[in-house]
Amino acid sequence: MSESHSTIMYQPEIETLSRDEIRALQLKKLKKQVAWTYSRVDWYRQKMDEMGVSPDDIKTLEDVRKLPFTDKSVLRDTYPFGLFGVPLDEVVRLHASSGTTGKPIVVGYNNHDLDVWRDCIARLAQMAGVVPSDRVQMAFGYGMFTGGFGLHYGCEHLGCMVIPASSGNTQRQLMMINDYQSTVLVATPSYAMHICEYGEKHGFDWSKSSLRIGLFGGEPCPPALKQEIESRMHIICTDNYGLTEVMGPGVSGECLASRDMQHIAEDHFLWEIVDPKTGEPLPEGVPGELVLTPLDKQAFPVLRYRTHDLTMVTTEPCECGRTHARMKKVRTRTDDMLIIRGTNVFPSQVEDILAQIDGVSPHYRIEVDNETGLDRMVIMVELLPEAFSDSFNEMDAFRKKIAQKLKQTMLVASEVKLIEPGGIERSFGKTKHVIDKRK
Ligand code: DLL
Repeated sequence: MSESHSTIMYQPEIETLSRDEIRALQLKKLKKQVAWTYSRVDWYRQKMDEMGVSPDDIKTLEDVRKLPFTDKSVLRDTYPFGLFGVPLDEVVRLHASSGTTGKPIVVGYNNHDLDVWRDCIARLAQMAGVVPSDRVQMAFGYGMFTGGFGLHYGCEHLGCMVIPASSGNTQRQLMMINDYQSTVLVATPSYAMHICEYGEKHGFDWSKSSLRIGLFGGEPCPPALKQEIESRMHIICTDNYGLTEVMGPGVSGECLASRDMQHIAEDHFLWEIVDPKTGEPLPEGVPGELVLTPLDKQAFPVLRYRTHDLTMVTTEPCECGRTHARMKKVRTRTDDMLIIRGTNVFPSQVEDILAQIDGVSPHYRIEVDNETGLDRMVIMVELLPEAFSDSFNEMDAFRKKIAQKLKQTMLVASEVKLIEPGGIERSFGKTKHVIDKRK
């Protein structure tokens, strides 16, 4: 294990199990979890009966494939408590995720679930180098979003001083960092970037600040954005993944050895990668859709949840010494592909192309409409101050250059609008990069 990558492990006895031990533990838990779910949740019992599969059919980990998938639509159809696996009297917390249409999806936790959740968070915090003496400023929103309370209780459990700032009021965030000498900032990467820029604009010297670590998550964190925050705020940042339906944050976390991958908490989650179109399993190392089965959930025990997140997973050893499989960071979802005049466009492609152009900031927005009958894609690109000029000719030439680069890769023309530094609205939580106004 390399010195610089070794952080204290929160549960070394679990985080360094051999691959065989992990599989054995997962199988034991999977059998129990399927029996629990079958006996307590009508929807799963009916579905499994229809498919002719019973909990006794789970004899190997691969037998998970005999079970039904769960999609967001099932959660909507059973709204609000139809998939709960314990009497509501036993539920001690609700969270929800809003989504884009209709009712939110609601999930519940009993005390057992909250204990598991706290451990998963404490683990990812220690992976990033957080220790009990740290002061953790929570700039995730509190409320139905799992980010705020999830990270709060996990870091508190580790013994940190947790400062529940919540998101927004950026001036006050700076005051808190300064006065309380916060050492860890928890935020979405886009809000962290905003805090960074706001501080710079108001004379905050990040090189002298007490902050040393950023714990990010909740949205994709492109490598260029992470590097920018790390160098401008003088901190080390890790990007952590999760989703409400299976728990919230804590599903996987970045260690300091493999910076574009995240260790999945495999003692609590069984992962599969499937072909997003057919649902057929794909071999290790091949990119596809992540499907998760929580192995320790009592109040909300979903089976084979289709995350719609695209990634690949490897069980190759990691330099940090942890043996849990690693997933590549999620940049794209199966449902965020835009079809523009018949051509597939992923927002992450736009992001990657813009990141390679000098003078362009990490802030952009894609607007799509079809008011004229044809799809029109407008890409708003915010410039860095040094690239901004009063000369119309210079700006127009730069705009054309960006449009050409985008077209070369995406194979579809877009209109580029250059925006002055600071001109694209900043988010306190997850940033919405795409506005699709098509009817
Ligand atoms: O965002 C849970 C979370 C909160 C994770 C805070 C980490 C930190 P939801 O609101 O249900 O839950 O959104 C889940 O957000 O399916 C991904 O598409 C995306 N997502 C979450 N974390 C990451 C990440 C929380 N680190 C959905 N990288 C997921 C990329 C992420 N995408």
